[in-house]
Amino acid sequence: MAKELSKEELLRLYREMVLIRRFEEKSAELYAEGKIGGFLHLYIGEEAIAAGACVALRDEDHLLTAYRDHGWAISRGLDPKAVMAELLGKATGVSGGKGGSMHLASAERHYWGGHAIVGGHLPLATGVGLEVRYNEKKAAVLCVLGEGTTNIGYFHESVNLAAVWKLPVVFLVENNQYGMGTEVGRASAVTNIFEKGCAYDIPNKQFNGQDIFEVYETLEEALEHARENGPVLLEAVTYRYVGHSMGDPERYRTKAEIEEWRARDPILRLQDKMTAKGWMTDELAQEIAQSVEAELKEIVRFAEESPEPDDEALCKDVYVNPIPHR
Ligand SMILES: Cc1ncc(C[n+]2csc(CCOP(=O)(O)OP(=O)(O)O)c2C)c(N)n1
Repeated sequence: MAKELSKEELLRLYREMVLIRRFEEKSAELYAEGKIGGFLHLYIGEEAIAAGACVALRDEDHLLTAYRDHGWAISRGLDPKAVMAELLGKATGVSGGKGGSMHLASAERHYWGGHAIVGGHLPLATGVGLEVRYNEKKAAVLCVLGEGTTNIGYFHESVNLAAVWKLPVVFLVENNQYGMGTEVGRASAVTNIFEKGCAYDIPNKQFNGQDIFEVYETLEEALEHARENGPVLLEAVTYRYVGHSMGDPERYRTKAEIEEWRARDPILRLQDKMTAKGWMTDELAQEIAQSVEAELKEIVRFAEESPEPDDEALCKDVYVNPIPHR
């Protein structure tokens, strides 16, 4: 059963969502300045999903996602300074500066990435689920994917096998309405993505990804079901306010559509609900915003001042058990 989120917990979650948003906006600036290389996919508009789901995740649970992974890293408890350092390719980054934006990971926090190949992490999630079941552990695996990913083979293979073996995996689809520039209905025969769970006879549900309460409660129930009984397919209905990645000209949607979704903003929604309970005021929101700005300054300072990986790092972490040189 999902617990009632306390005032303190909600204030922490509100701040976390503001931090993720500002972190992403700052990353866009640093990208434009040429300080971040490669691709950069932002999570702006989707913050309630990572923040709410990670409250339901236990330390022993596992988390895998795709390339839109900064918010998930922060919510899973990775140090935002080390996340930013990774984006800048610095040695102090969570992956030693060798992974970059799409390859954030932490073995300690059971956060197994950050994956760039669409759907590539789904068989891995099923495999982690098999390890959990095989060794009779009590843990769940949360596998996060986009709605576009449900149209490819990896999705069907992974969900099918997880269902056959009753593996403890929650497949959480973040349906942000577009796969790059392709609107969901142009690529998927089934637009209520959660219904794809029927094909594998597993519990499935659609919910509002802009409402942190719904996210938390749905995930709490689904993760518990997975730990005990087997896989679940969830669909969080959400939206990304910015392009697929940096440099997306966004010709596939209108400004009016974006504004419509901005009116359902997950941070403002939580702020309104907390205000109604008497737990939030404009002054408090202002104070939180200022404290986030101060933290962000420190995050960027740390990342910018960190050293680049040295030459030796090139050969480190390539093999698990390196054969010594003769
Ligand atoms: C195997 C593979 N094919 C194509 C791409 C290019 N690509 C990157 S993201 C993306 C769209 C994925 O959309 P969705 O799963 O809905 O995730 P979202 O970006 O909306 O979070 C595509 C086609 C890729 N990275 N990997």
